[in-house]
Amino acid sequence: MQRKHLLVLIAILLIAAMALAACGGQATEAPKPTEAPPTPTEAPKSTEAPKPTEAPKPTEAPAPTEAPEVKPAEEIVVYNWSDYVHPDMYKIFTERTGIKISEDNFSSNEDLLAKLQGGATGYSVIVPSDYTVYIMIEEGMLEELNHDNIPNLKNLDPEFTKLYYDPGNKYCVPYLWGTTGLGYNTELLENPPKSWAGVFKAKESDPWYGRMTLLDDVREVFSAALIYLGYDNNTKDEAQLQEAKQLLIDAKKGIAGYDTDNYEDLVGSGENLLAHGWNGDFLQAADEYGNINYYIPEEGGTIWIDNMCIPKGVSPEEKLAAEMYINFVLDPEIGKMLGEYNYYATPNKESLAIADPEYKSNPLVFPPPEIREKLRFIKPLGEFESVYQRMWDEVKSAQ
Ligand code: N2P
Repeated sequence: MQRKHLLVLIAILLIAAMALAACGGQATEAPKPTEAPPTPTEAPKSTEAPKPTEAPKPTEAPAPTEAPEVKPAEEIVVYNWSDYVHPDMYKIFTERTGIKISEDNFSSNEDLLAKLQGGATGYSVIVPSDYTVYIMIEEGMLEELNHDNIPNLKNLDPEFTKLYYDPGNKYCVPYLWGTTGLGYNTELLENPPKSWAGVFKAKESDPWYGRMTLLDDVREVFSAALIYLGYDNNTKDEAQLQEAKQLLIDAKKGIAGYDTDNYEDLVGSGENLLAHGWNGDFLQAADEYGNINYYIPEEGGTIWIDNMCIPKGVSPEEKLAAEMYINFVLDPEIGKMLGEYNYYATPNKESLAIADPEYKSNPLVFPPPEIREKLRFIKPLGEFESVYQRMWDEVKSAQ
């Protein structure tokens, strides 16, 4: 009997020991490197060689040896800012490629973004600014460019190939860059305000009181107000933003309205004397009206780079035609024509090399260092963007 009990006990002990070894062993085992969750930096990059499992298996049906060649679309639409091309550009593109081209306009980056997020289609090329490119890439809204179809990329000034929002021009190609400041009617206004105070704290006795406009653009208007107040124009400090909002609300009585599309004409015609706006728009209008000048107020202004990008979801045919258009804009002659006509700065070093000296030396197009250091980029703010939007709505609806 005792011997039987002993045997049973030994058997139980053995089983228990085995079970323990099994559990304990697993728990203390170090995770194999392949089991570790990938850290963001380890995520495979699209430029990496495809994984072996992605390689076509020998049992798969053979790919057609002659893949049907993609032909460019017959017609494309560019979704652009207004007054932002040379009047002959589209005609020349069609003559060279046979591709018809038309244009639709938006008035702000936020409009462009909302329109595309709302599902708008039919656009083959869009022209967002720097911070909006960043948002669109993050949200997967852009097609990757096939650089083989854009050989003129080599003409870009190297400075424009390593931008924070799209290093290596994977998604977009810089179109033009410029600044935001004040323009005024030189016949009707001899002494425009040097400071943004003239805009935000205008007195009834100021000749421009009630005869000036601000851009209809949330980030531009808040940038001007924040720069005037001495704050970062990309601040996430709600108290500073509140202060800027109140300043903008109080300034409303002195402004005729918010306008992004006609402000320069209203200054040229004399209806308004002063306007917040973009350098090239004022300088183009100066050619037309002969009575407009532009400057950056003493506290500073903004600087931006606009870009040609292809929205996600276009057909392969449209994408090819869009890439052909982007390549066309990067042609040295076309870039020269474009920049010189509309007084924005070209990012194309070959265009610049052949540009008129008058254009290259225009300090209102290419700001000198002492102005350049007062210019600030608008930056993407992630979730915080909605706080600006809310405050902007409050400014717009305030009586
Ligand atoms: C041209 C508009 C300039 C674009 N009319 C501002 N990013």
